[in-house]
Amino acid sequence: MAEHLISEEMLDSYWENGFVVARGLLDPKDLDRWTQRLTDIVEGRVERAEGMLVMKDVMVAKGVVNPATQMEAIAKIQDYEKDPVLDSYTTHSQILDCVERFIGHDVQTIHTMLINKPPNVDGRHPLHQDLLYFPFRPADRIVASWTALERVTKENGCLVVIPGTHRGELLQHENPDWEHLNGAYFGAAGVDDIREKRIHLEMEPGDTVFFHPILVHGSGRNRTQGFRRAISAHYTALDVEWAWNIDEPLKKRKYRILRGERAGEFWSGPARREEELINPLDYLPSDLIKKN
Ligand SMILES: O=C(O)CCC(=O)C(=O)O
Repeated sequence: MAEHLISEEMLDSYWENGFVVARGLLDPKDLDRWTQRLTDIVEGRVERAEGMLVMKDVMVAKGVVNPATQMEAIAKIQDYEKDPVLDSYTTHSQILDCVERFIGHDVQTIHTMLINKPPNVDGRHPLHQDLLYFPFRPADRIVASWTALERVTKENGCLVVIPGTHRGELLQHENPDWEHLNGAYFGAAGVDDIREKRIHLEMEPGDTVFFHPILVHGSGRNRTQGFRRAISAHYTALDVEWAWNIDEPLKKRKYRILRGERAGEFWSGPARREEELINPLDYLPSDLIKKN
C-alpha cells in the first residue's frame, strides 16, 4: 500500500546506507500549520501542552547573543505529543505508511521533537547516534522521520549523515570541545577518521528523511539570516524489548501505539533478561555524570 511512497529500491537503499529521503512527501499546507503552531507557542499565543519542553539556544541562555525576536531564541521543542496540532505530524498517515515499510505494521511512537536553527547562534549538532537516547532494542526495529519545514541547505545547517554507519555499534559519546554547545547535544567518540565521508542532505520543504538510530549524523551551523526548522518523530515496532537497567524517568512514560491491532493502547512489552540490560550512562561523558 505504501510502495508508491517508499519503493523497493528506496527500501534497499535504507538498509544499505542507513537512511533514505522521500522527496515531496508532505503537503505545504501541513508544513505551514506546524510552523505557525511553533510560532504561536514560542510567542505565547497558545498554551504549552503538558510535558512539552521549549529549549532556548545556549548562546541566548548565556546572554552571548540578544535575539531580535522570540523565534530567534529557541533551539528546539521536545515532546510535543500532547499538542494536537504538532502531533498531527506524528500520526500523519503518509509518515506512518512509510514507517511501516521499515519496521512493519505494528508501530508505536517513542519521541517527538521540533528543531529550530535560528540565525546568529552556533546551533551545530555534533555527529551522534540517536540510539543513545532510547531504551528499546533491537535498533533495527527503530526508525526516525525528519521533515524539512523549509528549504534546508549546506548553508543553513542541513542534516549530515555518514552512510553505512548504522551497521556499527552504539558508540561512546562525549561533550565536544565547543564553546557553545546546547544541552544534551553529545558527540560520538572516534568518528574523526570517517568525518570526511559525511554527506549533506539538502532538502526541499516537505521532503522527509527516514533514518536508522545507529546512523552517525548531525548538522552544521546556520550561516544565513533565515531559519532552518524541521519536525521529527521516532517510532518502533512492538516486538522491541526494554534494554536499560535504569527505570526512571523514561519507563514511566506512556508510549502510544499508533498502528496495528493494538492501536490506541500504550506499550507494555517485556524487558530484556537482567544480565543483558545496559546502563545508558556508560555511553555518556563522565563529566556529565559528575555534574549530575
Ligand atoms: O535537526 C538537526 O539539526 C539535528 C537533528 C538530529 O540530529 C536528530 O534528530 O537526531
